[in-house]
Amino acid sequence: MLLIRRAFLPARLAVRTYATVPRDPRFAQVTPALLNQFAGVLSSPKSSILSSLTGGPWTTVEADDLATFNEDWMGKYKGKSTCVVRPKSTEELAQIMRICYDNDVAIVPQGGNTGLVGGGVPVHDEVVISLASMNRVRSFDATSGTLVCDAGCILENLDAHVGQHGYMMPLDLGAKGTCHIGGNVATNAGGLRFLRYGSLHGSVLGLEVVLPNGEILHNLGTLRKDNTGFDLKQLFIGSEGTIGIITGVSIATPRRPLATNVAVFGVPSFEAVQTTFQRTKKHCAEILSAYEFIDGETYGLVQTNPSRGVRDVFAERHPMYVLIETSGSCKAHDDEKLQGLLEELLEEGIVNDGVLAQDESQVHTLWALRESAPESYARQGKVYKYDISMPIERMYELVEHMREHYDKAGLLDKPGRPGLVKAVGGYGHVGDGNLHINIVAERYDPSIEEATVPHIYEWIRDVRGSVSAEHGLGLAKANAIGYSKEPLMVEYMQRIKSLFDPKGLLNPYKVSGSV
Ligand code: FAD
Ligand code: 2HG
Ligand code: ZN
Repeated sequence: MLLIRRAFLPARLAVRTYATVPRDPRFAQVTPALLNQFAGVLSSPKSSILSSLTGGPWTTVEADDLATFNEDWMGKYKGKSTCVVRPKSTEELAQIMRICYDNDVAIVPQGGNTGLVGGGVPVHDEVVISLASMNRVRSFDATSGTLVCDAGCILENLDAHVGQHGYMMPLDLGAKGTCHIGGNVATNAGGLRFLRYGSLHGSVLGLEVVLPNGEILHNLGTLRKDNTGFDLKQLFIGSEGTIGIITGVSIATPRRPLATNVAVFGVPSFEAVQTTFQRTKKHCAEILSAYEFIDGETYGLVQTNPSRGVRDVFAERHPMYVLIETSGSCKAHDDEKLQGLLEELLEEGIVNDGVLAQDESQVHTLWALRESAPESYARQGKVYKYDISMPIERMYELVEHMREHYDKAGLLDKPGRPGLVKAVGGYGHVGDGNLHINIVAERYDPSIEEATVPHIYEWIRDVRGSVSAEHGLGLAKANAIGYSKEPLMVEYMQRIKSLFDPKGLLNPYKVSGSV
């Protein structure tokens, strides 16, 4: 077992839980007078402000009608905001921010609200700033493939837009029909195409950002090369709405491949998942565009979710499954490569069985097996999610370890002994060393949280992993940053936060580098 950085990290960090975050008394409460100030700078206050408060030219709603803004996708984090503002332009947003700054009002930026760490919903009564009304494509250059758009554009819509010109978005994820590009950039989302197209730190060319004091940072460049000073936009990529609100994104989009194919293999072990990965890289080389895995537990749960046209494509169940996608320019050539790979792996007994898509509809059917995993878990009960990265060879060990851990703690539900934990499964982006552990529970219960944290973070630290691979820290992991970053780095993050947001108004209580 590797024990690293012990010199920097305390043996056990105090991880604050969601339930115990007190409201910061420095923040002012939202009043009708404040909403009237907002209304004064908005072109259409009636459609731009939703509030449970009465007394002005906005839309008054019941507190329950704000639930979609106050609650996250998992139904785990619930705030009590009385006000949602949906500005229609960068200038409107800048004025709203200025008013909040002058009045010490705390804010939470919100995109599609598909985040999985509680970062996009209020903790207490912060004003929700939704980017939903800023959803225009500003320009697309079909020569360079550069897209410039508002931050509130939905990822899937952007993919369709650039698709008309033969391009695609460099990222893809199961939440594409709801998440915003601004939210993707703010979380530095990884997703299913990361293996091929890399991080948003590489593909984002420029950002327009409104700072907490209302200043607008015009950094929406479209240049691929620009070495004039610090690359400030990088600070906002993955900043989770804590130092500025992204209003515009300029992004390089790759050509849509002419031929895409997908195969799913049933394999006997996680070791075989790794061997298959090595062979796939060798065999498919530059046409490999995704290498994902789901375990047997996940495959079984996915079969119970009819909503995505999922079906069981194997005659028998297997311990693990891998999904391989190729994207190239010649269908016959790529299909032959995948077929050859499958034959070789079957012959050598590395995989048990395999299915190759024969047409586009089968490509979707196979992808559905992997993409529907998050919602399939969500349908089973309340889900604890841990999104982590580590050396690939250790990935599945953690899933097995956690099952055993809950069993020993008397929490795992088994025949003859009912328990709160109904299932523990794993899936993820093997190609990126990114595991998603999903723990299904009857309810969110402190006993599960206590048995999990900090135990799981210590395990991850000891294998030199990261406690957040792609979802961010949000509220869920606000205090867990110390398991993956040393104190000096966290201190510099805090200084950067204070520089942009000296009053700490933007997305408070989240991302411990910022609190
Ligand atoms: P929100 O949830 O609204 O916000 C997320 C964070 O960004 C919050 O901290 C919020 O304050 C901040 N934020 C949002 N918009 C802005 C803005 N304009 N300016 C500044 N800050 C902002 N993530 C992955 O990385 N890979 C995946 O494969 C993946 N798959 C998913 C599949 C499903 C079914 C679901 C529900 C989620 C998945 N996610 C995945 C998690 C999530 O991070 C992404 O869905 C997405 O990047 C969040 O975008 P959003 O617009 O919904 O942001
Ligand atoms: C995915 O890869 C997402 O499907 C979601 O990142 C992971 O729900 C999860 O745990
Ligand atoms: Zn993921």
